[in-house]
Amino acid sequence: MAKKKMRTPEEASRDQAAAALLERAYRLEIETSFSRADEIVPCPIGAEGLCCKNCAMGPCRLVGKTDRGVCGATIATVVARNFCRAVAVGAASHSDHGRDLAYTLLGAAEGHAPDYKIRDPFKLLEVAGYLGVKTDGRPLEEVARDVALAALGEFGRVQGELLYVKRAPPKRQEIWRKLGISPRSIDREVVDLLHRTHIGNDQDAEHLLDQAMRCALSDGWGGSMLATDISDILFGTPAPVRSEANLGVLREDQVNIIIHGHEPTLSEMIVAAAQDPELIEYAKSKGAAGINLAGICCTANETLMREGIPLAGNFLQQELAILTGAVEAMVVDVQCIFQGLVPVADQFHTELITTSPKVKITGATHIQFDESRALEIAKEIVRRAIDRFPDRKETFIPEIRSPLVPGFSHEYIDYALGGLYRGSLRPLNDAIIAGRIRGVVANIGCNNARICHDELHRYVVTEFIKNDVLVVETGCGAIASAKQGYMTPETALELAGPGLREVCEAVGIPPVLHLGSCVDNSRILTVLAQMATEGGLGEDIADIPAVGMAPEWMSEKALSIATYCVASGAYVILGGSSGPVSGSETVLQMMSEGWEKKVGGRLEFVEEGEEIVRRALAHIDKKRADLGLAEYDPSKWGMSGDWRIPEILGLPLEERIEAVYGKAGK
Ligand code: NFS
Repeated sequence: MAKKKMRTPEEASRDQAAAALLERAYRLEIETSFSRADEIVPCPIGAEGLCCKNCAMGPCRLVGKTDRGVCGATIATVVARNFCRAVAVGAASHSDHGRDLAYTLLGAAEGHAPDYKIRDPFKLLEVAGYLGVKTDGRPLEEVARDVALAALGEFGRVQGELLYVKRAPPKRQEIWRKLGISPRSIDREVVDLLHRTHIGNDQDAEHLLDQAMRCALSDGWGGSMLATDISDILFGTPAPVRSEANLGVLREDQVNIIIHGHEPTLSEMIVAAAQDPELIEYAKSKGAAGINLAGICCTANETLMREGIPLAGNFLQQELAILTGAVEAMVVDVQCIFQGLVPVADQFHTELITTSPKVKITGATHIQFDESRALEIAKEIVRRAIDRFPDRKETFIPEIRSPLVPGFSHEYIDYALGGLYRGSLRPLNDAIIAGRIRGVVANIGCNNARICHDELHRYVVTEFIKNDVLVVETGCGAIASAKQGYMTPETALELAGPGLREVCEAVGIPPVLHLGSCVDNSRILTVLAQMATEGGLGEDIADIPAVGMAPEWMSEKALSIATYCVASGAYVILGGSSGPVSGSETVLQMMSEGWEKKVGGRLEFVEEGEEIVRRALAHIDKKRADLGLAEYDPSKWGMSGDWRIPEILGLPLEERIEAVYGKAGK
């Protein structure tokens, strides 16, 4: 390796377990994404979106005096086109995940995938309603089959618009229709956007960006929402469970299997296989005390939310998990899987197993998943992992893990706030209206090896809850907070501002809610849509004092999410860099002021944590003022004890505070 300035483990990661393993990587001279990020200087031209390689006359690098490509494409066109391509890939990834789940549901309904069952029939009936499938008196399997076919139909819908568009507030639907960006079909919007970016097509940046919004909407209110719904039907709608997070969940005395990627389809079967008494006996025959499963990335979030399977870590911890020397197998499906896992696994006894027909990695074992033999394949994989256990050598598992309570589906949030008979978001709206909760931040997205791992997530979340902002999370951002210990109801007492603390205490929820994987950002859309229609906070998502952000984003999926949130009316901040469109002031302006005028939401790229927090709070306060709500004033809250008795005794205010809270209350 050439001698470049390498970050120390503490500079590279805020997470102590990750830092300890980075130390080990340096000592063992094993490369990781962290060291490669130090080594590779990113291309400044590409980073700003100024490199066009859409045809063989280029690549055209639009820097210095060059302000047009060989074909004459301008900087704004090239920058917008690059952004559009990224959105199309991100939307395609989420949506294709949704499609595969629909096929699994079809297989389950028709009996070709006998290991899958309908675990949440209520959700099935609800989704049937959205998709126009008749339910009265029909057997569940028949309904499930028609739901699967209707869902698959949405990908290639021939006419009209996506059925789920109707789940948005009416005002929002009107905005989309007026602008001509209401998504027509999932696949069509992706293909349309890619088509436009071919040389010699759409060469008006604003027009390109309109289609980027339409394509992203087909992800958020289409592919992702279907992925979430069908996962709930097949594997259960999440409700709170107890679990733990960080590399310390790996077990010295057990066979450790890591499930990594995004889809719950195979991982749910591995969860079942790992509980098979025969396989547990087999593990014991090899000297292990049992079989331990842990997850990384969004597969982790899927199995955590429903089964309480612990989180080994987020995106940047995938190589580090293997570096513990205690992982017998890492089983991956799709998305966010480093090719760098192969050389790391080669240094240990770990078998890296790819399973998706779409993902092979040179040097990994490929065991193709087939839903008709799901459990059988899962058992084969678990058996292979057990076979590796005797080959385990020196291990290093940091004793670091945090408890958490995940499982906040939008259905559960309704229930938590209102109970079985009065489940609704009314109490949340009321808390915002009163000012106990200043607003809501959705903190989502990835890690990025170019910035200190988890630091921005930690910083912004800490600041928001301190400032009485309820934080909802998904993806690797959620895992960062889980590891930080922010996802237990007790955290509210220690860290939350006085108003937020009162609400969390009353309801018994953490101040930072885990809503699931990245496709489950659709749950956030659903919550926002319900808040808008509940009343008191305007009548559209754009009216709500809420902000979305991905402070450590890196993936094209994050760009699609950001874009559909903006198109749904939200203010979204992407952090950590000046962003992929920074090469064009025109495009930056189109996405901020321009999009705000069109759809009420805006997209900004902000590097520093302090500025992210400042802008988010300013936005929340502005939305509060626009709604005519009371100005945020934390001094009004935090005294929710029983006031009546001191009042009846006629004590003056000072003494009443003391009576309820003791001297500290003063
Ligand atoms: Ni989202 Fe989940 Fe993580 Fe980023 Fe990758 S795992 S889909 S893309 S890195 S949050």
